[in-house]
Amino acid sequence: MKPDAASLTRLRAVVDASGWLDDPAAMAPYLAESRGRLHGEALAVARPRTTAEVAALVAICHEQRIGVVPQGGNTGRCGGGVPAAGQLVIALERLNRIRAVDAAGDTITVEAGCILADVQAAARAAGRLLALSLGAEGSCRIGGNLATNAGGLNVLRYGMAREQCLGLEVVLADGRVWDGLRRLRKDNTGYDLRDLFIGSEGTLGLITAAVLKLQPLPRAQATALLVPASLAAVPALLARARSYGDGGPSRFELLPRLALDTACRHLPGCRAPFEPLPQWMLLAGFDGRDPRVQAEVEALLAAALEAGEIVDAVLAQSGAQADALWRLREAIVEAQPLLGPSLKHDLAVAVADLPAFVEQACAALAAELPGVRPYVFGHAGDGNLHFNLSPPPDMAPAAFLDAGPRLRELLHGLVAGFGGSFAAEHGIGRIKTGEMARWKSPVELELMRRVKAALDPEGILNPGKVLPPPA
Ligand code: FAD
Ligand code: 2HG
Ligand code: ZN
Repeated sequence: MKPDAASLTRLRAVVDASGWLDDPAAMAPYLAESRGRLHGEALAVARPRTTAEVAALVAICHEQRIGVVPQGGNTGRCGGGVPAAGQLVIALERLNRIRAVDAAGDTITVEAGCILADVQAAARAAGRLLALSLGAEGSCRIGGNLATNAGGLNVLRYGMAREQCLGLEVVLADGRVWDGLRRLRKDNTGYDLRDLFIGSEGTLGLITAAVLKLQPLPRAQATALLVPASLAAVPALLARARSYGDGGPSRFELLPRLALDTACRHLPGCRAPFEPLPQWMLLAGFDGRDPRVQAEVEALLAAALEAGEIVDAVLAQSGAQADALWRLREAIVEAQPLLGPSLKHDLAVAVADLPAFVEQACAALAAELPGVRPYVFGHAGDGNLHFNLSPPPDMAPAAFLDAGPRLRELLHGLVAGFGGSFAAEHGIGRIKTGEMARWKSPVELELMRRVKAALDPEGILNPGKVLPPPA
């Protein structure tokens, strides 16, 4: 239903003149997404500055049954922020105040539109660490991080976005505001509403502010790039690493030869750490309160070599060397498009199953599409691999993309056989609703639909995202 002119006038009146965009050129950045695959349409883009403005916009949309699509930094990988014709994008980018920093209580209270890197910097300025960290941290926003329950690099030690959130302020589907902005570490007063909104990708409410947990700033850090004897050695190596340093590695990332080779050939600031490059490498980062963390990691390398779990390693001797190693990890995502279109899969299995899963998946993919290039990297310490695929060198991009559904079915079938996840950290958005219908049990889907119906009975919040249409 197209909203009438009076409703549009009321919506427009909620925000200031620069807070309302309906010109196609001005709206364009809000209609595209980070992978560049989907292009949306929208009624308009509203850019409120306060929670009250968000609430007023949503109340009108509720009354007029206008679909609402919240947006943060628009870095999401699943098209969750892509609007459809007739829907209103509510971009939270101007709701970006840091409301309070409580260094002694280890919390920071921020609005949803704060850029993650800015919140990290504010925490650092107060001598604390906000542990959430991901490649998009210079542009993704806290509301988006919580709405997707983002993972990233530090999950092994500090948990996902959910584990780093104590409280939320949320605009509900009818425009009321739920003030759950608590700083409590303990609060067993009934069902956990906060955890319902986290990871709901804008389908249950609009997050307008959050209380996040802070940590002590590590006094020292150590970074090592390891060459495992084989993938099969990785679970034992991780188990060993966890008893070194101060609480084991915070980051434990898998880097494949194909990715590093591509990055080092083409991208600035990337130098190959080994010659020739091994097939697999692991980049491990340790945070320590103890300045001896470097010595601890040296001892770990010696023990892992002795046990035959690794065959080579580089231990960064300075902050600059550590940065150069982490630059390689970051460059992986940037480098993949140089090999042609990417088919991305965000998978998780138990860490113990990781070697068998990768081996079986690579064999099955090679049989299905000879020459396909698995570009597998990511958060090995969490069992979460970005099982991306690049085309055989001589394959036309369109033909490769046409093979996408077949290859996805193969990988998701295999991951299901391992009891794993087809959406480990990026969420469902628009592009994986079919996978929800395919792989989630009817009981789980029904419970989710009931939650959705309870919190958004008119279905105005991010329509068409997360849940598949009923069969
Ligand atoms: P958006 O893309 O704007 O939105 C994402 C979803 O959340 C949409 O469904 C949107 O409707 C909803 N939403 C946004 N804001 C709100 C709000 N305030 N209230 C309710 N719903 C809202 N993700 C990881 O998990 N780990 C990684 O390591 C990682 N690395 C990345 C690296 C790169 C280079 C890129 C481009 C992306 C990466 N991502 C990663 C994906 C992405 O950055 C995360 O999903 C991030 O949390 C999204 O934040 P955003 O502000 O950009 O959200
Ligand atoms: C990462 O871990 C991100 O770098 C992005 O989650 C993964 O884009 C991707 O494939
Ligand atoms: Zn990731």
